[in-house]
Amino acid sequence: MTNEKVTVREAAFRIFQHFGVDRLFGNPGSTELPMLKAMPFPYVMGLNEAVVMGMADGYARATGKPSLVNLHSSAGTGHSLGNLFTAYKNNTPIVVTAGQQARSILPHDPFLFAERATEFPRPYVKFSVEPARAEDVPLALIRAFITALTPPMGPVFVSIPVDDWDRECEMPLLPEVALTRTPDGDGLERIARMLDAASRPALVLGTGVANCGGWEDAIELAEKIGASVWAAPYAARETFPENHPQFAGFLPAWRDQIQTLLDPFDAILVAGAPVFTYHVEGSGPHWPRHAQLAALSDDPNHLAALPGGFGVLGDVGAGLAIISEFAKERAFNGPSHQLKSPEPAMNAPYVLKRVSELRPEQAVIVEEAPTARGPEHDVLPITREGGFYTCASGGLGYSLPASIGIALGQPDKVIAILGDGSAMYTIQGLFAAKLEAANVSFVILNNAAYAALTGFSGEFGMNHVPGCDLSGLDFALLAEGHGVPARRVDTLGELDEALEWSFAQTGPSLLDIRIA
Ligand SMILES: Cc1ncc(C[n+]2csc(CCOP(=O)(O)OP(=O)(O)O)c2C)c(N)n1
Repeated sequence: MTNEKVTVREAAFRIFQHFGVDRLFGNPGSTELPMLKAMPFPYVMGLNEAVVMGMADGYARATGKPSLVNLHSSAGTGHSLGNLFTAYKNNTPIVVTAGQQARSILPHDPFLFAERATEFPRPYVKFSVEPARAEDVPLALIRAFITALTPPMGPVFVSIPVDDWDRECEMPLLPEVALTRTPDGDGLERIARMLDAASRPALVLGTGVANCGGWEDAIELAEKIGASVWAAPYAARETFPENHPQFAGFLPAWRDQIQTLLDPFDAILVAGAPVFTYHVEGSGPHWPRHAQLAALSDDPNHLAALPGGFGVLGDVGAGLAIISEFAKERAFNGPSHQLKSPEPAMNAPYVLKRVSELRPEQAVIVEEAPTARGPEHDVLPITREGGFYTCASGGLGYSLPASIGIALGQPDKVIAILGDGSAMYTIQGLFAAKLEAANVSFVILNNAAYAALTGFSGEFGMNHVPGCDLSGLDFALLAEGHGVPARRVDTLGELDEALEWSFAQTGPSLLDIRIA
């Protein structure tokens, strides 16, 4: 401690700045107001805590810094939980603070208080605390930031009673901690020997590669050892340049199909992903029996759940770079991922093809359009670091607000490709897009349905799914009602001009594209 006496508020503001916070994402209530007094940085307001959490997540992922969130006691925390779960699965460092009633009236079950506040966001936070005394709040916040930033990163939760902010405390010393864990050298050498001994090696790259800043390291290793590169099932970030001749494609979350696609390979290195993420039941081995498998991840859970093989814990980018030094050079001679050229039609493949061709060169794609994900892989290659974001959880309602946070966190145009159903979970995020002048083109692929569920129903032998007809929603009207300029696109003749118009805007715009 420093012996310097300050208010809890002053100490908190210094801690926020120490950890690189430059804005607060929130939705205010009475129990949070004293936190906001003389706040030294901007407040980004979301008209629902799901929006707040999604924006904060996108901002942290785009900037590489922890985001700070403030929620309204229990009810606000409750609204945020879907996207808090996503932040946990995304490994996004977010310090969530929530208001709590004054300590002196807690025994009387006061209005708007949070009973068992710290249990509510569990298990989707790495750390959850309501400090025992007001003067303990600063140390709790420091611990929260360091825990959030320690790999595997994730959200943390601090419940702060409303009367704490003006209390006096001692200003703590502010620690600086190096949190990257270099993987064990012997383990990496063993992986290099496995790759050297193979005749056809493959890399399977997941979200953890981007989370560790490993884009260039992955390219260097793949090129040196002549490996085919697959994107792991449901990777939530860009993994590898999708126009690179060594890019083989996207593994589905189906066990049998993974076995088939990996069958030509005799050594498989899975980096920054579980082995594997599945969506439905499957049978047989998790990878072809004739192949050796190793995993490299900064997430101990990926290694704890490893169904055989060999695993190494630690920073994925650093690990790939060291394996590259150890491994032997070899020429690549595998097949390449083939992009498709769909015929003109008002459907997802063709619309995404036009997005691909008309997008600004450095545009960042944010996606949440379940039945368009496959077509997107076929026609809209991601070729830059920081070029792709979606949620790792499968929980809808993330990408609309996340795209706003991403636009605030980096300079390039963001194109949010959203299903009509997905967009409706957090549509009021458009109000924040307008307020923040976020440079986002919201491209709604409006098929008037929850098409993924009708498509998926065959897995369960069903031919009818209730509740999947979304006809009647008008996104151009919804956007205009939030102050965001919008156009509706019904025909092929209108498509290119509408995309060009939207991509030329510097603030938010929306296209309601009616597809089959
Ligand atoms: C929070 C949440 N609720 C429900 C689901 C189940 N779900 C998966 S896909 C889907 C339909 C999404 O519809 P839309 O965005 O229009 O895309 P489409 O399926 O039509 O391509 C739903 C409801 C989910 N994944 N997340």
